[in-house]
Amino acid sequence: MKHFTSVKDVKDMEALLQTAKAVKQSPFADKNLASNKAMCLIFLNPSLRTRLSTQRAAMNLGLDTVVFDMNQGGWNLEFQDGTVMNVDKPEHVKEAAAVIGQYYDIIGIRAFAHLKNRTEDYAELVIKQFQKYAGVPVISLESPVRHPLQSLTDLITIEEHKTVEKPKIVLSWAPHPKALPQAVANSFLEWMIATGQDITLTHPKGYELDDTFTKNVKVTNDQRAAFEGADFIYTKNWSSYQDYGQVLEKGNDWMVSADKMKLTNNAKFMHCLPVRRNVIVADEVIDSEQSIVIQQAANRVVAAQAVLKTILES
Ligand code: SN0
Repeated sequence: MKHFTSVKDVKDMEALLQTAKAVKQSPFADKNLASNKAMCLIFLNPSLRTRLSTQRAAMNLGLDTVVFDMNQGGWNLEFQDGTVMNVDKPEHVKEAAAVIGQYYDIIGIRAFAHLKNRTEDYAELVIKQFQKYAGVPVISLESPVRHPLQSLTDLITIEEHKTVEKPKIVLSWAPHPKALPQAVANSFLEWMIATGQDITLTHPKGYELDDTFTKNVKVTNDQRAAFEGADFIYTKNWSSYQDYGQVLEKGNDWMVSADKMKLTNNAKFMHCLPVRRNVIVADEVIDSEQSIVIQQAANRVVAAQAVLKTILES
């Protein structure tokens, strides 16, 4: 594996999951794997789990890490090729990525969707330009379209917590006061489909995702029907893809409540975090025994470490 930006970069899923298991069992077994190597994590947006878990994963492999909040102290980069740079952007990604690639052996980058222009967001220009110009492996720390470190974490967590061979997994839209990207939802579906899971998607009308991510996914607008017999309830808000970046639904009809959880097969509750309590999910659900959000977040280190180890050994 060279880059890690989507499920398609994973050459051998079975091997990656085995690596994750091994990493979880003995996190310090490869303490010297990356000696004299270093990674730069570039953030254009806030982060808690991605930043800290990827740093911790690197630490466990002896990989030195620098975090660069590019919006605070870095130049405002131009990402489009061929532009006349006579306005506000002093540096082109062509030089910036190439230079960072001289200093570091791996680059991680987070660039959220702006939710204004769908074509621009879905082109994933920031991460693609880094891949093109850095000359070193590039890891997505969430692009406008995908969040693969989260999705690998989710897969590992489901594998650990499932009690039947093929659990019923439900991805449910939930309300949110702000417009959020579709990245976590897209990516979750992409990983579930790639690994042959039984996956149902439920959302109100108007929240259909890009159909490249919903092939072979069961889709319903009836949240209660989706919850029936579910083994995992994965909740996430996203803004409209059709009516790009818009928040269409008001009210808390779609919040995950204890009442809805009763329809499930004692399902585990999952969310990537950060989560708005009593908007996305009721306190009594996230604070219940069924909630595995902390165990899930703990696996962010495992996923990042498995990915870094695989890249370093490639
Ligand atoms: C991001 C998202 O893509 O939805 C990151 C999730 C891992 N989430 C948010 O931006 C939440 C912000 C908020 O105001 O609740």
